[in-house]
Amino acid sequence: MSRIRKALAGLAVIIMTVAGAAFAGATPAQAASWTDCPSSDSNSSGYVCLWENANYTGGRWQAAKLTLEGGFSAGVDGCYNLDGSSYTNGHAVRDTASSWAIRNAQDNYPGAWNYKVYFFEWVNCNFNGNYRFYTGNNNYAVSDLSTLTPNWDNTVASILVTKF
Ligand SMILES: [Ca+2]
Repeated sequence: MSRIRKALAGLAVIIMTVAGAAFAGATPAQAASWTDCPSSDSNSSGYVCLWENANYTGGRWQAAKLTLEGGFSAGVDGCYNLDGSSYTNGHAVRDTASSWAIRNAQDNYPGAWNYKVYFFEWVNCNFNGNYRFYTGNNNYAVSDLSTLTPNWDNTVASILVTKF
């Protein structure tokens, strides 16, 4: 991350901490879960989801793996830049995600086991920055991206979905 981005990330943590303290006594009507990311319809490829806050809270962004795989951004097949993407609450997705999930496909979905999902620190699916990937037709979920090494909180800028 650039120095400015690091500074902004630190500020976001402080703001979230204050907000968390203010609402610590509130009880959510329904506990948030990674399973809020949609499971597949019949013959669906499964989904990739990002949440604005840790523990699958705040706004959610979601896209089918098939849709992402068919995308084309920055000259890269299957690359999806998060510039201009919004969560369900309208907030910007780029550099703000604090939890993520990948939902598996239906057993009968062709090629489901061959999916590879990459998350990138930089836009344009640029492998020169940090990236992290998940392979195969499984469920993956991280409730707090700050627990990863390196810290992935408020970092995801692009996503690449390929088959191998
Ligand atoms: Ca966040």
